[in-house]
Amino acid sequence: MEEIKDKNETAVFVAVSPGIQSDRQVNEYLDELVFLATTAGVTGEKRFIQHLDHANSRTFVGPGKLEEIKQYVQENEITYIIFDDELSPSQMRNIEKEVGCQVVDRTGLILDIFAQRAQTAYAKTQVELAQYQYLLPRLTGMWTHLERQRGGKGGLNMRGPGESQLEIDRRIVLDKIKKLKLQLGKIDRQMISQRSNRGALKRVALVGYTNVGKSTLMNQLAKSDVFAENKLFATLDTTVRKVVIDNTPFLLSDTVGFIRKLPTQLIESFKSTLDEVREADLLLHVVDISHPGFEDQINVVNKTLLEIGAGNKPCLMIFNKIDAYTFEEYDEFSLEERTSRNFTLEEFKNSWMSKENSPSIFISARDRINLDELRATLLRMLTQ
Ligand SMILES: Nc1nc2c(ncn2[C@@H]2O[C@H](COP(=O)(O)OP(=O)(O)OP(=O)(O)O)[C@@H](O)[C@H]2O)c(=O)[nH]1
Ligand SMILES: [Mg+2]
Repeated sequence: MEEIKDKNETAVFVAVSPGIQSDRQVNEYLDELVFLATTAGVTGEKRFIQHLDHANSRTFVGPGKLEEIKQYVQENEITYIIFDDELSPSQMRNIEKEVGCQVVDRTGLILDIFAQRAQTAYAKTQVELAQYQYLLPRLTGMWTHLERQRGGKGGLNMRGPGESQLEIDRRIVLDKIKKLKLQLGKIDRQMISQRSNRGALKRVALVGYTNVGKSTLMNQLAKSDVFAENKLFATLDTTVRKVVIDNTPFLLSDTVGFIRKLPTQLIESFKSTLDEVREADLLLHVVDISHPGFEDQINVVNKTLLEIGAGNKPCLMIFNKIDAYTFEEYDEFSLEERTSRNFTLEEFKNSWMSKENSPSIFISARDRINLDELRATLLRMLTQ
């Protein structure tokens, strides 16, 4: 399937933001979108934000904003317009027609990254399934796109793909989806039987937003060598390792990270990768406390856990990257309310521990700060 490959491709980023959202918030979301694009190999900084309570049903942004985008895109020879939401197939078509530039939505971008990063046959099959499911309702638009490239009406070329071709294509895609599902079903059964052979060891799963340091922590605890890097979705498969703390063995798993607006197609097809989470006795929810949006990220992870049926498990909150934590000194004369951004790490610890009943711990996986305390807490939770 087509991927965003060329490293010199450029993009602009577009978000529609409801009135209640602060500019800071929208920009944080767009920072993430830019990071996603960078991970996919596309560069660009220019952002367009429109404050609307509801996206325009035809072109997502209003006509004036679209004109502004069009001008910029043409003047700067931009390759992609990337939207921070999933667009409907018709919105995508309309925008492409009016701006004459490739349109990518958040879902398409995340799928592209997953496709580029999938290593094992299992991950590849899962991503392919999600991609075809995303493609199916968009087939019509793709043909319109091709027809336009062939140079408009008339001529031999033009007869090209009409509705009948579309029908054939739909059937091919449906057929592909069916085959991929069968293939996945087979692998799933193998994995279930593998898991049942593991014996009665307690199972602990690392979960969290993408890029928070799950794999780094896994490597520290299990002395393993799981791929970790500063990109989104470095991990797409589940790795399981046996870890022993003070003669107590247990299984520790590291898996794909979550993200805001994770495409439903992906949650669907990664169901069994997430089995390890669903069947765990204890979750280690890793948080990147150095990220300005970490509280938002905690909520996204909790919501996703609920969605996959792992919402009610015992959970240890692990606040990672304390080495990189910064806070904003609160200005007493400021009109803004004091928020957790203005907390020192100590204040944050105290407020978190007093307001939540789930146990928490503050560490740096990279610099190995507090890992002994983490091991002791883990052991306590496993044996109680
Ligand atoms: N400063 C700092 N950086 C860290 C720490 N732990 C991990 N990192 C960095 O954060 C980045 C992401 O780490 P990973 O371990 O790949 O994160 P992950 O949660 O497994 O990410 P995905 O697999 O992409 O979901 C890497 O560049 C790590 O070096 C830490 O304690 N402090
Ligand atoms: Mg990882």
